[in-house]
Amino acid sequence: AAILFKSMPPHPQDEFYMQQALALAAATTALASPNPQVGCVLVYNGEVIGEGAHLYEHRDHAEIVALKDAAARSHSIAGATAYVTLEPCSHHGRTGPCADALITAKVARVVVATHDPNPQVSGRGIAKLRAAGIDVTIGICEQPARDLIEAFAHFIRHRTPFVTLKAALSVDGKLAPPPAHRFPNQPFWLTGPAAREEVQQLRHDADAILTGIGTVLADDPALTDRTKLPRRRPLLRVILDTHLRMPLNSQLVRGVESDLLILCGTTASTTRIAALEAAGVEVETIPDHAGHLSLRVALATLAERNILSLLLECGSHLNGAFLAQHLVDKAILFYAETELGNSAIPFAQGIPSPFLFEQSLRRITRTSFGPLERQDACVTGYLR
Ligand code: AOF
Ligand code: ZN
Repeated sequence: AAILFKSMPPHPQDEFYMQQALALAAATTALASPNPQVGCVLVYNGEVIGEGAHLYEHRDHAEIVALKDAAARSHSIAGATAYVTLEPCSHHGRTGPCADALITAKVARVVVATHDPNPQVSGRGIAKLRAAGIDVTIGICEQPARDLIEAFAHFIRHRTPFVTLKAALSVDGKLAPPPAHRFPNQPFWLTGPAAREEVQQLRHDADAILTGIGTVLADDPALTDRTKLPRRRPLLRVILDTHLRMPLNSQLVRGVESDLLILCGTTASTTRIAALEAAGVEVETIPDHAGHLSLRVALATLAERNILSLLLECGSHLNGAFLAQHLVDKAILFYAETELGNSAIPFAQGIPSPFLFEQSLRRITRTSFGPLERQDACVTGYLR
């Protein structure tokens, strides 16, 4: 259990510096996973003397990066205040404990946005600092700090990916026109460029993206992160394909760069597995029941690969199945102004309408994308 002491009262400037630490952390999207995004700012007499953020590749935690930065600027650290977006760690992992490093550097005060949900830390970092006589304040900018590490916090507690369901819908809550009204092998765009850019950002934020073979056959999607922003590891593209119907000439297979994983059922043909593997695709067999792959096993498989955050860009079937099995943590629904009518494909099988579904969401936020003439609405909320 966490050892919780009363937090020291905040100072008037705390939010200002914590915002800077948060900005440093936010800039490390796709560069910190499977660790959390963390930022740190060192302040002495109202002057920023060091700053840093954690990059998984560089091993050093944010506090160490900031301490080294202050040392490189040949600034003495004793008596400074450290603003950290996450509780300094107390454990020996790939690096030594940051709490110890702050104590050794003789920092006078540490301001923390939120506790480390890692059971190996979980209050012990704070306790260590206090035992050394350091003044500790917790909870400055807590909500944005927690939002930034929501996938990490979920993964470290449940050992399963944080699942975000994204859907682009018509104004009447439909996913796509009926198949007879569509051109085959072509995506159907409902939302405008600004909303689609936001979807690219969602892909950039994720460790993996998942869809079903039905969507692949209907749309021939690429499912790539086209933001051009750096990422430590490629976005893993995951396809659920029980009978291994994936065409070798699909965009997915043609664009493979050790980033395509197909999960198939136990009856999939071994010659098809071999053909896909020869094309550079990774194929893994998982249990299936009545032609449906076990979604829980699929998520467990991804967890073993250190996938902390998974973005679902699926059709009606999988949206319905993931929701019915309570495997979705967050939903992001875009609504275009187009109407598709009653014969169009529903948002999720088994759910009468997304508007009804929205009523089960918590902490809802509403935004919009695009110019006034063509605005797409966006509803974000959390399940459970
Ligand atoms: C911090 N500052 O910047 C980060 C922390 O394997 P390691 O040594 O990198 O440790 C990873 C754990 O450290 C991670 O699960 C989380 O609890 C904490 N992350 N802690 O003090 C940081 N990134
Ligand atoms: Zn640390």
